[in-house]
Amino acid sequence: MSELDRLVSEARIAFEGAPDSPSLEDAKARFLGKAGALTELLKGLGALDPEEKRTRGAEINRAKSLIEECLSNRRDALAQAQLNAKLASESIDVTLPGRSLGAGSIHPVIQTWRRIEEIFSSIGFEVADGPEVETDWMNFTALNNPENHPARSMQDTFYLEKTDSTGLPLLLRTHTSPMQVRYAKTHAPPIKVIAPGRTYRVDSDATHSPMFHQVEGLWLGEDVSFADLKGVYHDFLSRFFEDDQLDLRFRPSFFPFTEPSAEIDMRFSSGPLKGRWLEISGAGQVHPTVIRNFGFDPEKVIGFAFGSGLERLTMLRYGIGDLRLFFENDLRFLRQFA
Ligand code: 2U9
Repeated sequence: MSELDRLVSEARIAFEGAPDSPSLEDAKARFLGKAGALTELLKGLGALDPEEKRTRGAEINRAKSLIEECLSNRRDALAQAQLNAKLASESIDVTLPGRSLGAGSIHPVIQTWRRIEEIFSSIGFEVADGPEVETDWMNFTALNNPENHPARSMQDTFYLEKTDSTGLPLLLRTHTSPMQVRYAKTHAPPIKVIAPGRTYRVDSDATHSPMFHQVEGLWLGEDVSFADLKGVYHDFLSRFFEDDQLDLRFRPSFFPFTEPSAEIDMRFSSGPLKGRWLEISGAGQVHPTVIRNFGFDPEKVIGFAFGSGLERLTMLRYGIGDLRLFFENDLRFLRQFA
């Protein structure tokens, strides 16, 4: 074996024995580096005559190419091995089930909303839906609350810059009554409808929020009386609170849209609130002016209306002390109603 063949063979053995890149680069330096074996041989060419130089030079270059090829093969093999090890350590099982987002749950106020819809639907009430941005007429005037009437100040709201066809600014509805006005103007009596939804007022403390939810109800017909209101409301509250022994009382009150008007109080027959009178709703016989605004004759069409806050009903049902909990979106609170 020639000296050059031995050198190539030594280099191949050294490269293949290098366990990693740094030792491979060390081995490379021994053969191809500035003071490496091959470089030393090339330096010796200068002493040869031209013919010998050409022959010897070609032999040395061939050996150099072979050594470089061995080096390149080993570099590729080490890189591949490194990649394989990395892939093995980072392997993912694509057959594993994905991470789920969690099912979420219905907000307690919306649970109350749905529960009320179920109870009233079961006794023949329709459910009305309508816009949250309203005209002055729908929200106030149609409900016997004329412009500049002092009763309007109890329901201050948010006004839009945009105006309606009469030039009055549009507003965020302060109650869901306008939905019932819209319903009554497009349906003939008997009318039995509830209107649950979001409402707005300029109010903010532990028991008031600028946005809150209401349910209102309206039953109009030939002879729908205050006695019917008492029956319907007792049935509704006993089913809502699951207490068929609860007591109701009606205290005289004032609303522009009902006459006579009443505040409804209730008293649980058991549980932590047992025996305490709690204000729960307002109600009354619909005012003749309101009936006229629907296009009906108040001598022929009468009936009752009521209104209640969904947050208040939810707080009493679950014993929640602060209204703001409903709007903070704290999962520790919301999970209790999942
Ligand atoms: C029409 C005519 C009359 C709805 C009524 C109340 C009394 C009432 C409050 C309860 C708590 C609002 O959320 S709250 O602050 N509501 O006291 N609401 S009578 O009367 C109507 C509704 C529609 C056409």
